[in-house]
Amino acid sequence: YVTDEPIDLTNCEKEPIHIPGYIQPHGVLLAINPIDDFRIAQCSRNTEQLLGISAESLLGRSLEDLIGKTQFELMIRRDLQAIATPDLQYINLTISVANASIEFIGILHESEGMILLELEPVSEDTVPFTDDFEWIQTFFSRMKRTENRVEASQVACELVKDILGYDRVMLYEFDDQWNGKVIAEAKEQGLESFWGHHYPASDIPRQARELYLRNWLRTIVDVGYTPVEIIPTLQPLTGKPLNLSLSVLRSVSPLHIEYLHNMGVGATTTISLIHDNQLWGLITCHHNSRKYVSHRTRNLCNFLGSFFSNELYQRQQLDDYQTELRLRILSARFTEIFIGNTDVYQVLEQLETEEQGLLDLMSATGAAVYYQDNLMLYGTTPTSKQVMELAGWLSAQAEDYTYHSSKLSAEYEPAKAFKDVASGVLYLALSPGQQNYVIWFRPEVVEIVDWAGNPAKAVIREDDKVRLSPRKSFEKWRQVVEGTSYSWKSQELSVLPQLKSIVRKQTDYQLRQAKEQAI
Ligand code: BLA
Repeated sequence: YVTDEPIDLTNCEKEPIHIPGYIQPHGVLLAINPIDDFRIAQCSRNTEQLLGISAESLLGRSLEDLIGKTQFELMIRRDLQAIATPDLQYINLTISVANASIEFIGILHESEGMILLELEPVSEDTVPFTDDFEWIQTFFSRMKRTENRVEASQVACELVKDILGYDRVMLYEFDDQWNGKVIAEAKEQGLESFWGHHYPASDIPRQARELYLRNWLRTIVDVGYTPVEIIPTLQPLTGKPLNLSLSVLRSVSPLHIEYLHNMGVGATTTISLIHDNQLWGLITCHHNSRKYVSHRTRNLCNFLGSFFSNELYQRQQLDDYQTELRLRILSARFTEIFIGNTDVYQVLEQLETEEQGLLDLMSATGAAVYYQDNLMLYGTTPTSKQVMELAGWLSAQAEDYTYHSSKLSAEYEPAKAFKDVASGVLYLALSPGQQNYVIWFRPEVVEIVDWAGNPAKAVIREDDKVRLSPRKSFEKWRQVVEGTSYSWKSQELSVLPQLKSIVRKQTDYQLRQAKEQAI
């Protein structure tokens, strides 16, 4: 990758992977112009090997010439009607090549006005057609019996491995920064495990993730392949390079090929896991040598992938719903203590008995409540003096009565002294002047992150030049993250508005008191 721009990992995002101008060599690509009598306007250079006609002599000929009148009419009638839909259509075609009849699978889609027909020679399928239904049945019934997300992910990897026969199948989940982690893995014995390994976001750059939202499954049949050029370079309708976003033969980024070489991988298939139009993970399959998977089997896995995406999404929804319900009940009880009692001592007494609920509400190990000149500490907290000083700082940081952090010592220097009990804080003012408040505390959780290789090693120096290249080593590289707590989840933060009704109540109370004093 050579560029004049300053080199850093954002350069990865600039490679236009949807218009590489090349395909992988295990099939042939034809770009057909529907408004020019279905003539072949562009094709890949390997037509001689697979169709027995040179690319130059194929260009300008009509598709009918190549596949014969009967198949052409069938295709026009049935498949071309449907190609406006996002699903790839396919058709079995017999083409006579050097006097022999060769069977192809033709995969069709529309690209910026052109019809792309990709032909792959039909090969012996490793999965017989009759087994498809059984696979689906097995998948559904095994999935139903799993207890949680992680178990379901494991079952998905095992089944995809059984169907496709790759050496290694992983479930790769993105975090909110697009770093990824292998959360389940099925592999051949003797291979080193990648389970639990973290990978930096730049391993799968933004434009690739965007593409994988549209195109749910892709295969690299042979990492050592020689790319085949598409000629001519520009498509006639747009005057631009042919857009291969949905092509099944698209040649992949040379940077990614280098990455796979460095990893020692010979072939891959990846299946997108999507919900709500968000890519949340990938099922990634590795094989140590070349591996072709037929279109039909790819379709089966594509279907299972989308089923699995939904299944996990629904499980997550159910878990979230139950957590939310629990939090609402707890926060209602806590609110009631302040709103239902005017007497300070009653409030303090009830807080004492509800101590566990107060901590559970925010999954905290400690809490401090300051109410009408009384400071109460529950569970494990910093000292009273430390809490009072911290509260002063927190009230200055607070916006709309609240503030939270899961790396307190990075933002508030004195917290270094008590980071073991309070690396996480959640502050809520209980009165408009912020003299009353509650602070929840979470302890430090030293996080050990196992990266596959040092993530900073992508920009390398070679012969005095700086070059961008995927990491050479994927050996475990251990990062220790200190001074952080588990982060405050959006569900926990979502009950804060409900708790803020205490502030309103306090405001009313103070106004009433002021009025009474005035009388
Ligand atoms: C693409 N990178 C990918 C893909 C994966 C990964 C799964 C999708 C393509 C495929 O199916 O193989 C990364 N593969 C992984 C990871 C695991 C795995 C994390 O198996 C973990 C187990 N990559 C880099 C750097 C750059 C880069 C530094 O490491 C850029 C400078 C680029 N990766 C890159 C690009 C693509 C890619 C451009 C898109 C390839 C394409 O579809 O053309």
